[in-house]
Order: sequence, then structure tokens, then C-alpha cells
Amino acid sequence: MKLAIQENLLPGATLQEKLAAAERLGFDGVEFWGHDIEGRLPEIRAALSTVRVKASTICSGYRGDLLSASREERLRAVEDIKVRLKAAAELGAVGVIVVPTFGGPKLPDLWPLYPSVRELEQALLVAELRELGKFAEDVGAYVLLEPLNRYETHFLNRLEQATSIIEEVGSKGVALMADFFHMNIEEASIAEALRRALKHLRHLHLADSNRWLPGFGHTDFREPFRVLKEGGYAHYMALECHVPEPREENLARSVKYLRGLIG
Ligand code: LER
Ligand code: MN
Repeated sequence: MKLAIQENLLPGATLQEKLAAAERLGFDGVEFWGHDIEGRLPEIRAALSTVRVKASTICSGYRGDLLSASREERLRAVEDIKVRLKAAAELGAVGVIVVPTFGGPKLPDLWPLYPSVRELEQALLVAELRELGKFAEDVGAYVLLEPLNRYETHFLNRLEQATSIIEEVGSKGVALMADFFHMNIEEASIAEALRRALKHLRHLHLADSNRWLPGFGHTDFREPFRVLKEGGYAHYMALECHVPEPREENLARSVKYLRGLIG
């Protein structure tokens, strides 16, 4: 298991300083935000060439919405995700984190064509993911579907909902990522949910129960980490959480705590 951290959580005034801090703190990878990824590629490449840490993943940052009622917005999301998949492959990152839609449903009820809006949303997403999955396979990066808690999206809340879509899509380019903060709200058992989803799992987001650094809340990481270890999970887990000050000291504490659990 490899440890990563989102770029904005690192101390340092420049990207190079942030990557140096990641290395100093013992991280293996850095997750970059997807906003303006094309424009930032030269800077990211240059900064990465000065350290041993790698680009783990690209986190969203695309415009549009895969489940919008507007064709233009859906197309914008598909095209922007493709740009980020290409960038991920160029950086040697695992893939691009994709949330199908934030908030509530945007599509109309089309009964009796579809029994419910949810079925229409799923059919639409499967069609879009077939195209994105093919593109992802061709460039060599994953579309990483991320379920979020019910207060952020109505659509994908639990890992099993995402794996059923991934299996319906049937593309090697579409995989699952799981975020401990969301799982803590939505899963009956985080360990069991991970166990069932392991086959599709290619990335994780780490945060404690309060979305602070792991070790700063009351989530019990021991059993979920045991499941990941026993299941041979060898990919990244990236910190996505609040980092209280003093930043560097608390990051170091959390890394120590996590390394103790990973073994
Ligand atoms: C949002 O809560 C989240 O977890 C992010 O990873 C979404 O891109
Ligand atoms: Mn997340």
C-alpha cells in the first residue's frame, strides 16, 4: 500500500517546495487537482523530476456534469475527463477521480420508458462510461468512480452501487475508488464494503470520522486496513482531509499512525 497526499495539504509556497515536503514526510505519491491540468503539466513535470515521489492520481477538476439534463454539459464533462485521463497517463498516475453528479437529480421522469429517474441516470452513465472506459484503456489510465455521502450526491453513495455500474460497463478502464469519510457515513461496515469491492478498487481517500487527519477522529482503521492488506491492495491511499496546524508536525504524526497500521 502506498501513501499519497493531495497537493494543497502540503506545506510550502511553491509546487517544488510542496513535493519536497511530501518526500520529507515519507509520502510515496501526490494527488493533483484537475483544474487547468493541461496548463500546469510543464510545472508538474518539472517539479516531479526533482523528487522521488510520484503523481498518484488526478482529482476531478473537469467542467460539466455527466448526469446533466443538458447535452452540452454532459459532453463538456466527457471531453474534460478525457483531457485529464491523457494527463494522468502522461504523469504515470493511476487515473482520474470522477463523481458522476453532485447534488440532486437533474433529469426528468421518463416513465414508462424508464421506471424511475435513477434507472435513466444509470443507463446514461453506463453509456458515457463505455466511451470514457475505451478512451481510458487506450491512453493507460483509469476512470476512478467515487461514491460520496448523501449530503453531497443523491446518486452514488455506497461502494456496491458503483461496482454494479462498473460491472455493467464492463471496461478495464473504469475502476472504483473509496473514501473513508464517505464510507463512514454510508456503509454499514467499512471493512465488509471494502472486502466486497476489492476486485475493482484502485484508489482510496483517507480521512478520519470528522474529516481531519487519520488519527484525529474516532474511525477505527484497523479492520479495514487488515482487509486491504489481506486482499493484496497495492495501490495508493491519499489524504483528503483537514490538516490542523502545526501542519508539518501533524502530518508527520498522521503518517506515523498510518504506517503503524499498514505495517
Ligand atoms: C468530495 O467530498 C470528495 O470526496 C472528493 O474526492 C470529490 O472529488
Ligand atoms: Mn474523496
